[in-house]
Amino acid sequence: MGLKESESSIYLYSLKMISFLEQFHGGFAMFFSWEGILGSRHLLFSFMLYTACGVGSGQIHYSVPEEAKHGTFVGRITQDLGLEVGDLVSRFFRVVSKGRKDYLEVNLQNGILFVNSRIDREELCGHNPVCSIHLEVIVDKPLQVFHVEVEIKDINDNSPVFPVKEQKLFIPESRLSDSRFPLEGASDPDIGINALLTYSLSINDYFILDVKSKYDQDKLVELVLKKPLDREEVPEHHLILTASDGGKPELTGSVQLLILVLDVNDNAPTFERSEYEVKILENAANGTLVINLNASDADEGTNQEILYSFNSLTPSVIKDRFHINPDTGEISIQSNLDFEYINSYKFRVDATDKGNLPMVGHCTVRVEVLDTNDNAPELAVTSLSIPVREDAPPGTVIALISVSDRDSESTDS
Ligand SMILES: [Ca+2]
Ligand SMILES: [Ca+2]
Ligand SMILES: [Ca+2]
Ligand SMILES: [Ca+2]
Repeated sequence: MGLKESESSIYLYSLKMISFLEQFHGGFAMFFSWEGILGSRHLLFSFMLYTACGVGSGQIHYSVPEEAKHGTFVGRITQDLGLEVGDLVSRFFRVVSKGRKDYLEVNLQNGILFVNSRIDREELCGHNPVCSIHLEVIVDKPLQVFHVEVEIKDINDNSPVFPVKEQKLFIPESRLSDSRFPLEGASDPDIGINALLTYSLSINDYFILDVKSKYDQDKLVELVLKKPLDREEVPEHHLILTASDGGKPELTGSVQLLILVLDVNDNAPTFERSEYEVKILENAANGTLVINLNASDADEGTNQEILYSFNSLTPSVIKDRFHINPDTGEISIQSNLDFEYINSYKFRVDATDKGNLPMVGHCTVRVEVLDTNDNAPELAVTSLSIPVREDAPPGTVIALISVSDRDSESTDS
């Protein structure tokens, strides 16, 4: 500090006394207790200084934005303190600040306080709404101490940040309109309006946002369902949630919202047609395929898997004659058909899905049994004139229908 030893001890002593007096807001009660330690001349001198300093302290207040460039003007500190620029060096003008000392500095040539190094308000004060650097300005001859406060003003140098890049939501398609789904909000390290967030949602048909203030800057952000979901129509929704701060210009941050619509068993299996007609020869062998039914279900997973069965009201005479494969929907002959006994069958087939609450679709199958004549093979040529289903098993239907037509006019031949 360049002080002589005697000056240094006075200074130190004075500082001690100042802080002491600041604690007790008095002085005379203490006066005599110090007398024995140091000379009364020093004591009196220091006490007067305290009075002088007391008047000046806390009077100077400056402000400067954070992140200001090196050399940015903060204040005419010497002028404002009533000091002469020319005396600064001779009076050992110095500035003391708590913690890091090099944020601000005084140019001794012109007495101006300027920004010396980068000041990041967020680093210095976090979310504290008030951020200042306290300086103690000290001069000697006579010793004076001044308190200077430099307020560091926030600038909007931080965008709102979401904790994750993508938020995934699983929503069953059965959820009702006005159902709510909480979202993770964003945070902004700035303060005040520079951290005051508003939210918006990308344009879509199903969801809107509802934002409530929990506390000042902490907001409860919720998705609200406005239109019932349908997994079969739109299984996934891709939305973007954007947070904007109140700075000028505003800064924004965003997060992807992936909404996966969970299936609910809300579709029954359906057959392509409500009624199927099949013609089959009475002598068709056991196991011969009568028809392969095929139903479909718009849901997914087990809600889509189908079991085929005869309707519960189906009479046993039909169940005896035909077999239905529950997994494939294939109906085949399982005991001999007898044209003379029954020449047509009609039954209902159910397709039931494996949902928790199963849904059922139906169709009706008509089977016409065709007569055969094994004794008149020579008449097979007439088969060409008979209409034949294009999906009838190759060979069998054509040849035998022609015969049966002939034979039904002369049964028991
Ligand atoms: Ca901000
Ligand atoms: Ca800031
Ligand atoms: Ca289903
Ligand atoms: Ca469904």
